[in-house]
Amino acid sequence: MTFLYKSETVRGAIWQHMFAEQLPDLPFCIWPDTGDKDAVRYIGAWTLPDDLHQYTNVKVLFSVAAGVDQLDITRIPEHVQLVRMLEPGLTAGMVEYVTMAVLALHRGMPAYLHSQRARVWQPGRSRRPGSSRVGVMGLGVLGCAVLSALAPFGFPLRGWGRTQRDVPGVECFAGMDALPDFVAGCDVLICLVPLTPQTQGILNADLFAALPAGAAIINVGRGGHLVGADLIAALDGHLSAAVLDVFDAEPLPPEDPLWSHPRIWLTPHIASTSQPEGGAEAVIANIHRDRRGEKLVGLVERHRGY
Ligand code: NDP
Ligand code: OXD
Repeated sequence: MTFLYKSETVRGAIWQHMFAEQLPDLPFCIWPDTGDKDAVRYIGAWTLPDDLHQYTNVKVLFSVAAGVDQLDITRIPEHVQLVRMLEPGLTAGMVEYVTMAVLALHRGMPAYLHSQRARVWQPGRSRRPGSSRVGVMGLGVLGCAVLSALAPFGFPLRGWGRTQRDVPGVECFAGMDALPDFVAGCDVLICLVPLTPQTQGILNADLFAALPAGAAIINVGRGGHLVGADLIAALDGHLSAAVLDVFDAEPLPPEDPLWSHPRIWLTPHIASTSQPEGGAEAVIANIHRDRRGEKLVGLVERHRGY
């Protein structure tokens, strides 16, 4: 019985070391050195091996990421359990990034950066501290952590999910029908839903039209959420700025107009990632649960896609 790791190599070396210490009876292979494919019991991966069907004894597939859309669930046999990454360092990283982006948007930093490059001294309208209304799409692990980090700034907070949630200090909305009402009260809108058929292209012209004048968006979900051409049209209209971390094609092709739009700040999918040690701890703890016959933590519900 072996563990097959298929992702970034530096993290792989750390996982291998920790597995050797904490699960010495479980040989650890780093892809493409798969060893005997029939012996692979667990796979930890960002994307699936093309020949997944050849690993006939896989029981659990661990995503090295919080999101699982990049794994193409339709190719994973029904009997294989799919587990997403739940790791405190990943949550902390997302909280840092989104807090940074919300504060930057609240204080008008994209416009000041633009002015600096043009050597223009142009103080903008100053906003009352804590006055921007901030909304989070996705009231899951990351969305709720972000909301609680933003609360001390005094921003009026709202959140939107698939099912109705009760988050203290946050006005909560649920379901597609409530989406326009939810976004109508967001000066800063953060996308932190998983990418599923229901959320594909959700950041589109209709949603932008429902945002208040001067609103800004932060997309840290997945590139597939955003319709880029609609965003550019909205930024040339009533939206003020966008902070984008994720893109349909990654790396973002050099010719993509998102690169050069003066109201867009973009980063190369670095908002957050699981820390190597914390990620290994989470997977090792789940393997121990599996061996004890217990339910795994972070199981993906296939019918929901997350
Ligand atoms: P969770 O599964 O914990 O939470 C997902 C939330 O989204 C839930 O509140 C869920 O609703 C809601 N949701 C799902 N589908 C819909 C829908 N159709 N309509 C409305 N709400 C919906 O996920 P996480 O918080 O851990 O992660 C969210 C995403 O963040 C990941 O899937 C990934 O894409 C992205 N991510 C990006 C990173 C980056 O570096 N840019 C890093 C890490 C994650 P309900 O509460 O009703 O279930
Ligand atoms: C994740 C990511 O989903 O890295 O964890 O994007």
